[in-house]
Amino acid sequence: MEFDWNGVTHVTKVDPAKPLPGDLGVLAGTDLILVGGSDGVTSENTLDAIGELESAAPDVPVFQEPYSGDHVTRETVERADAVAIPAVYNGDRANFVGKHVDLFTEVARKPEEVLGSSVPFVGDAIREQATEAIVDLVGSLFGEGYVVQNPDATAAATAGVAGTYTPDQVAGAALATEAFYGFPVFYVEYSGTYGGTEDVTAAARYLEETTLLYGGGIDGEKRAREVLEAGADAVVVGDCFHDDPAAFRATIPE
Ligand code: 1GP
Repeated sequence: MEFDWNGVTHVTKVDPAKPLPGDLGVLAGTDLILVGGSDGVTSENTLDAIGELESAAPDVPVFQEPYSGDHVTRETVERADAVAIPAVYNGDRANFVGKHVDLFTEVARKPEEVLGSSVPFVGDAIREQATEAIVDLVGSLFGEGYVVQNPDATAAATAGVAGTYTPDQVAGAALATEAFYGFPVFYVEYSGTYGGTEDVTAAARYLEETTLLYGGGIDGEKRAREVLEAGADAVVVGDCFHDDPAAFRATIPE
């Protein structure tokens, strides 16, 4: 997946299961939009949200961030600029390996959906064409190394999080992301609550190539600045985009 993360300091997380704010002009200045939630997400509401966001903010890249392979269809992959798939270190096995292999298995066994259902699957040339088309299609999918640090968040239940990580473990997960798994993003997720800067500081120490995202409880300029100064490359802002447009505006760095 080719995307230039340099200069991305503010990310808006849009939950497609929630109503969008009336004035999408508030998005001016955000660098990237992630469309994803932890409950009630479907491929249909994802496509609806992508459509509205693209019209309102045509210059801002829009990524899909699914928590289940059911949300990912050929259409969502084609409409979104990329698909960011969380790999939750402190989740259950399904959320680090299982869902990912299931998704790619589903894609791999449906070449007719990639080339069109009328294509007769006979002969090596057609098979090769199908394989290339599939490799092309999945080229916009990438993994996000993810830690869910608010045990009460819906995201924690959805990802099978049994316990949160200590700052030392967060640092370890960050180092593994950078040096071993090679995901382009490491995401410290406190969804719904502010986690402070300790985890960000711990993770930032080991990340050079990897983009460090922090999300959770960013509700204005002060917390956004704190987290960025602690070493996050970007803040992710979710709830207050939906609930408080004025506060949301203040989270976007000047
Ligand atoms: C949620 O990290 C994001 O996935 C943002 O969190 O909703 O608390 O802003 P908030």
